Amino acid sequence: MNMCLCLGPTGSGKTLLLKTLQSREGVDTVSSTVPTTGTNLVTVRFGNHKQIAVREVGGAMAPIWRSYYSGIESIMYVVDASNLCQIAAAGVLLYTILAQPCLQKVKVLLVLSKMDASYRQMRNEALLMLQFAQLKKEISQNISVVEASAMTGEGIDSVLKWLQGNSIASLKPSK
Ligand SMILES: Nc1nc2c(ncn2[C@@H]2O[C@H](COP(=O)(O)OP(=O)(O)OP(=O)(O)O)[C@@H](O)[C@H]2O)c(=O)[nH]1
Ligand SMILES: [Mg+2]
Repeated sequence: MNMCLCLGPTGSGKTLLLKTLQSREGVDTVSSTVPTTGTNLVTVRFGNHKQIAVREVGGAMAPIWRSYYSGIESIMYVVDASNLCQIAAAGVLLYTILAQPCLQKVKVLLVLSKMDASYRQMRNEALLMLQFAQLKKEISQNISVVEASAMTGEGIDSVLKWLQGNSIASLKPSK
């Protein structure tokens, strides 16, 4: 089975996003999640009997994320777009991941999460603070961006589409 790795700073919304991907409706977004200590493996099933395993490694585990890189085909990197303080650091972390020699062939999805909680115009600030334009130039991987919310369901279809291997229209950061 294909394996996707889900990484990102602690509290960025990985666990709730995976829950939403796993069961598209009926996700309990009221009771809160707890920080993932260790990893959290979910299987996302598609209508056509295809499935993909997605492994979240908690943000608290960032120092040892690299021990999960082998055999990975894609990486979903979740950044909380409503938390501008965390974003710059998240960008540096992403850069470190994508510079790994063993990850040069992976497909990457940058998920700007909690889009319900942030102001619309924060998307550009988020990409700016991530130094996204620069990052895109320097990495060899194919990177797509999606704005998502586990609360409203925004962007969930795009993430599923990406997981199934279909390309999604990548958003261009505006000046
Ligand atoms: N408003 C809003 N809150 C969200 C969303 N996704 C997650 N949250 C909240 O953000 C907090 C952290 O979410 P988690 O999914 O546990 O974050 P995580 O990335 O798994 O964190 P670690 O496991 O510590 O790495 C929780 O209180 C969630 O309810 C979202 O789309 N919108
Ligand atoms: Mg988690």
